[in-house]
Amino acid sequence: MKLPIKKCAVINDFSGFGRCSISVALPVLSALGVQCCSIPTAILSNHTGYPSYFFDSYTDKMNSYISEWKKLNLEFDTIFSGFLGCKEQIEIVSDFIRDFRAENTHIIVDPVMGDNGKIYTTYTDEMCRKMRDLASLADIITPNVTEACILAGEEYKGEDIDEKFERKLLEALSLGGKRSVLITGVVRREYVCTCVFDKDTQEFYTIKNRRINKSYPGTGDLFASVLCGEITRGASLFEASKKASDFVEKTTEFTSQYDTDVNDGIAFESHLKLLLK
Ligand code: PXL
Repeated sequence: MKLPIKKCAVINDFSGFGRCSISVALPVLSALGVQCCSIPTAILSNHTGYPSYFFDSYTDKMNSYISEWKKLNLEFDTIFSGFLGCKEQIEIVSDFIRDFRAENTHIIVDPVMGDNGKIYTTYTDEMCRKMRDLASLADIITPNVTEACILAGEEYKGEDIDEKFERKLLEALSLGGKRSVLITGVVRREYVCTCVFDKDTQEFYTIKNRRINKSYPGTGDLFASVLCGEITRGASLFEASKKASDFVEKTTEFTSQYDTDVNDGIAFESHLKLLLK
């Protein structure tokens, strides 16, 4: 009998402290009943939002690591990529997608590059251009407003984009209706919105959540991980994006009641049990 557990390959960094990347994807996917198979892109003591960090790129080792997976003839229901350490890695991930993609594999690229109008310290302009090529292989992308502007070649003017600009970005990023796009963290008065174009239904819609006045690094990773788990389990894009947005809202609200360093991220652990309800 075939084991009814789906598999997801997660290509992202491992940051030991500060909830982001693999440290978020692993528990979330497990809680959703999906097997999380990780490929580390870099090992960091803590994410780059802290004033200081140790960063060890995994670029030289990734091809040997992946070639063992080829020997195992692994196949994945979903391939999900996030933070990448250098331009060569973006090419390695593109090759991985080409080599491991089966007919029904979902490809989710979180085009991690920056936030609040700023590019992360380890990213370069060339990497941002290559990220656009990688994202063109995806079925679903999950940029924040900063990343959506970089990918679309538009000027960043703040998180509170109006509906006209939102539509322009979604249309540009949908590649003529062939790719689903979720722009996360769009600020609209007392709400934070996820603005969606769904390639399967060709619909545009917005998911609204209560806005909490603290912003935590790794929020995009938490959102994309829940989305990825739900999509892998067979949910529609609407169900998956609603579940991801609501989970981020609940856990952000919980964390904001406490006096934590925002760099430590969203304390989602005690809420994981809600994911399967
Ligand atoms: O969540 C984005 C992210 C992922 N990985 C690393 C980061 C960041 C954002 O700062 O530094 C290493």
